[in-house]
Amino acid sequence: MKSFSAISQQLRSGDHKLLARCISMVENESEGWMDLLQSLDVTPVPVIGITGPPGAGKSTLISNLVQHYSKDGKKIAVLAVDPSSPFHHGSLLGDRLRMSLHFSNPGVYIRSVAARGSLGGLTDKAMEITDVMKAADFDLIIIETVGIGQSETEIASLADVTVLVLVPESGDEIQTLKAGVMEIADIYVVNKADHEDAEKFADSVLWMSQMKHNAEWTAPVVKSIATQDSGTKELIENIGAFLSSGAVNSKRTLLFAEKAYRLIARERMKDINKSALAEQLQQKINEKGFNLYKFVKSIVS
Ligand SMILES: Nc1nc2c(ncn2[C@@H]2O[C@H](COP(=O)(O)OP(=O)(O)OP(=O)(O)O)[C@@H](O)[C@H]2O)c(=O)[nH]1
Ligand SMILES: [Mg+2]
Repeated sequence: MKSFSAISQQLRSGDHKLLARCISMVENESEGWMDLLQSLDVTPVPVIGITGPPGAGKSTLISNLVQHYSKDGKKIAVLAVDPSSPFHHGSLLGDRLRMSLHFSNPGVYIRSVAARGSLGGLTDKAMEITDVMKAADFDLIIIETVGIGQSETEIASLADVTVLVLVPESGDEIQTLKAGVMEIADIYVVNKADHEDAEKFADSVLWMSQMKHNAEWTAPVVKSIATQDSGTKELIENIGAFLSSGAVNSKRTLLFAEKAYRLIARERMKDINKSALAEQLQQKINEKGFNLYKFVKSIVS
């Protein structure tokens, strides 16, 4: 590869082949990937996280967003994060997204990343790939991830604005949704509003949102029928309103702190190896007076 400053310049000028290579380098942790990350000229491109249960209509909604934003001349990168398919390398989700977009707009770049090892690893990868995208020439980045549990929604919460897509079939009891999933939403979308229970469901989401409002922002509820491109404009207005509100600044600082915390934890843990620990412990655990807390103290100090 060329010098890092040449790479930065070329990324910024919109070389998407180079972008793909840089993302692969980070994804595979190929030699020099950390140097690459450290040399990136990362700009504050707004990141929109779209999450929600499987089949809620996230990709259809993203396809609508992309069409609308492209019409405004915006260049968009979409990252599909698939926590469920360790064997498909995210191709399924990415391909489906590509199909739903069914056009080859040069201003749209789609990439996927899938679970390989631990979920923590996937969150880190999503964060790093997003940062590579931020060093390119995009005006907006959209991350799609299936929100099926707390750890997966961690990925969506890496975004400046998080949109939680729900469907009336999620059951009219919102309580059934994991509390952690509801917490991260800055905007709720009740999609499949063509469903008969949509109105009632949207009312209960709104009621719940108002219960947990803070001084800076109360998450609005947008009804949409993604297959008919209905509700997209309202969603875009709300995304814009959040991104220009005071709430986003406090969130951004917290986001950076969260990211820094993850990286520090990774750096501190890098010499800790579970099998080496097991080996060391094997002898010690049968010794009289063995104490795990003392053992850990001797390792970390
Ligand atoms: N009736 C109705 N169907 C919809 C609507 N939005 C999406 N769908 C359909 O719901 C199905 C799932 O849509 P996707 O956009 O793939 O949903 P997703 O949330 O991206 O799904 P995963 O990525 O698999 O979690 C598709 O068959 C869509 O055509 C809607 O507003 N109304
Ligand atoms: Mg999808």
